[in-house]
Amino acid sequence: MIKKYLHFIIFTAGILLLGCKTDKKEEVVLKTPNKPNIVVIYLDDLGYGDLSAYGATELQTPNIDALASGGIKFTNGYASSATCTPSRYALLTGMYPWRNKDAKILPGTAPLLISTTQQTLPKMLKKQGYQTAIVGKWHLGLGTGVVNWNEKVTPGPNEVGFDKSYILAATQDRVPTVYIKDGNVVGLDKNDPIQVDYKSNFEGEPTAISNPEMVNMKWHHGHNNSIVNGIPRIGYMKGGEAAKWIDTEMADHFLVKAQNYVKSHKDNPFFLYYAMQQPHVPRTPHPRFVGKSGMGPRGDVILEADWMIGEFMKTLKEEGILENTLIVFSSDNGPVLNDGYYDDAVEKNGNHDSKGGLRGGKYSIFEAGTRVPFITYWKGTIQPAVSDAIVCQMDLLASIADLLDTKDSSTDSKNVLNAFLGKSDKGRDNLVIEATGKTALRSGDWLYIPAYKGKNFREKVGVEVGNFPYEQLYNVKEDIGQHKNLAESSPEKLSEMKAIFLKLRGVDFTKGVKEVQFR
Ligand code: NG6
Ligand code: CA
Repeated sequence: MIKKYLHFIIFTAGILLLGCKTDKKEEVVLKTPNKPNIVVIYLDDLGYGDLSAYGATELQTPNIDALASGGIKFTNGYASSATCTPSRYALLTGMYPWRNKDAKILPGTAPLLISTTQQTLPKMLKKQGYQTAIVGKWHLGLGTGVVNWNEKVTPGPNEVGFDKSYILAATQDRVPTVYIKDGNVVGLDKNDPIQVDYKSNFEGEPTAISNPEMVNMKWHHGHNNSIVNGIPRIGYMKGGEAAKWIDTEMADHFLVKAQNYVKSHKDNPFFLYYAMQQPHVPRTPHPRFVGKSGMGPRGDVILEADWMIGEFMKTLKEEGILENTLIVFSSDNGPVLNDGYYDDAVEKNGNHDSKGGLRGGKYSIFEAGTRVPFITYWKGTIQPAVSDAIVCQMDLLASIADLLDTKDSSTDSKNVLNAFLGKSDKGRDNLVIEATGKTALRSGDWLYIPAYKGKNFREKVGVEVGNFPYEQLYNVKEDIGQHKNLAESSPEKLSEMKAIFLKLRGVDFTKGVKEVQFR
């Protein structure tokens, strides 16, 4: 709003100054909206309590903290989901992921989840004249079914709004373990073609089961298929030796790609989605970060990510575009310590609370699954503040559209631009959160979770996922840890929440639902 008036004021002042003798050229310049560069820095599995800016005492993240203290630090910022694929889907499409039945953790061979006709954040920005790029983790599927990794893999990010893409297809623990640039596997030797399968192994290829002696990071659950760089993965892969990434160099590799993109595209507005892989498993810090946190690889890769962000910020500054760049920092879902490898994350965690006082974690419908660090930073434009407004990553589409004076958004994305810019404390009234197929409602200070069948505590990952055979109602402002179930003692609030949930969800999930298979 203020932005719109600002343009009007500048325009009017311009006319007055020029004594109404403004020529056509100047008028065009004055009317053109100011288009800041937009950078979304997105971490993988970083929890609400994993940054010193969000209360962590056992590790220090000075570079991300600088964004938090120089921008808006949201205390009620959400990913749409407690796992990666659905959250990324919501971030890019502005749609609730539960509207798409396939929006669940995808294997590396899954087809593209976003329809090429669907609205996306980068598509909207392209229409506004932006250059668009993704560097980092994709995990939204590629191709239409059977992918030939030795030819151009399409459709993918380039077909849903990104001019440029430099990605890892799924997750760092899933094959194919190669970088893909604009649809082509980087460094592929045509004489050593890549084959990928998630059901059966290729004859004679070693796995963590057949050749445990080749493994240098032991698997705990899952992760016992093909071995790459001594790390057993999910899925089978054959060939592509020369193209395989080096895990310990991945963070530096993506940083350089992100920096180079900025340097070569700074003369016109750009959107960069910088999707970092930390602290998802396998946690493979570069040797210069090994042991730095004293908390094992999980802590080390958080410090590594923080350092990368510091370097990236330096680039924005050196290139003279820091004050013309809106940066959004967040994470795709909450934290997990043991996500399938023995990597000391549990043993060396000490007093660190990656959940920041919330309950649950990755995969959980309790708030630690979806409430994540969330920061907006725009030097010179955003005045530093802490905001309690409820905002979701899904809202970037409508909000950035408003910033650019367009309504080119999508149904579920809410315009909370004023909250993002720190001009208002008002965010969303409510938000449906999702975790492995289960949904719940955050509305005002309250969280409503329907009754769900299935086990609450998942031993292998050590996370409470939130399944109870009865309804749960928490006042998350007074009880951030979600321990006092007020469903029985606050019947009016309970019915109010159920009514909102039913309206938003469209289906009656309040009567107890069989849990979808845990992934
Ligand atoms: C799970 C994996 C987990 C992780 C997750 C995806 C097993 C047993 N667990 O299936 O390690 O890869 O998928 O994480 O295989 S996410 O952050 O990309 O959603
Ligand atoms: Ca994730």
